[in-house]
Amino acid sequence: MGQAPVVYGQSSRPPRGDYSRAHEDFTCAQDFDAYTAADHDTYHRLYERQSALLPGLASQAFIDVLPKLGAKERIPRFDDINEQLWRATRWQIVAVPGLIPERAFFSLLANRQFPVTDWIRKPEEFEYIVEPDVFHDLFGHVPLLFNPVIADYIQRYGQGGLKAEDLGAGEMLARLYWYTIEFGLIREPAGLRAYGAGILSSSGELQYSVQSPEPRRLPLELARTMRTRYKIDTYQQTYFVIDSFEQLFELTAPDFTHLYEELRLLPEFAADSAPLIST
Ligand code: HBI
Ligand code: FE
Repeated sequence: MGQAPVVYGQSSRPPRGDYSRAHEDFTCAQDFDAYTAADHDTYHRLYERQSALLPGLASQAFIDVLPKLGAKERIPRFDDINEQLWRATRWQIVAVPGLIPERAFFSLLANRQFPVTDWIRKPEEFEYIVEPDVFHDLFGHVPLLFNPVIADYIQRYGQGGLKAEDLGAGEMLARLYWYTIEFGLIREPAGLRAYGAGILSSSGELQYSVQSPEPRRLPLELARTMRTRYKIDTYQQTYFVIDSFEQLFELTAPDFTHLYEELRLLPEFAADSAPLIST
């Protein structure tokens, strides 16, 4: 039973992954033998370059758990990572051929299974790729699954996503994911740091998000964050800042049904809109 490919946004190219090998739930086996020497070399070079950029810019909590990925000279076997991950936070990473439909994505997260695309970008795409590949997912997302608070937040996000889909509020919840797990900033004792996977796996956006005077940096606040649109193919124009991972977890404790009802009556914010002047 194969699956139809999944494409997001105005992607002009067909999706990269081979969805015919995906099961009902869109997971597949990591096709480890398909990796070429060039693939392993691309992963190694991306890992070396990105890990050298982390000090002073990436969350210390991320830097502390990054070594849990194991191998850096080649693409790791997901089974090897899972042995440690299961022991640490009862999460498992599962291979997928690429982006998967929202409901399938939320269901996996709700079951503490994180979908990891198993192909890697071509050498000529070293600088940038729109679709998440194995480097974005492994280097960007997997280390913080070893952090108990983030691990619980992402499961709760998945549970909330299934409810949001039923309430037609998927886009509002997707923004929360985008501005935290993908592009979130955190205030640590040593200063402002990045914890979002989209930033941590990007050579250019890591410094930009933490140090550039250009983007807006607002405190994470559900009513604002869930109404702020985002762009998928440029650096973010707005980042949302938290003071602790616990804050994320507590934020998503209540049921969002009434919040969605209120917010859908209010105007949205453009990705680069100014903060409201507090009256
Ligand atoms: N699929 N494999 C994969 N990885 C993602 O991060 C992902 C996805 N599908 C949908 C999605 N993210 C976002 O739209 C979520 O906000 C739902
Ligand atoms: Fe991602």
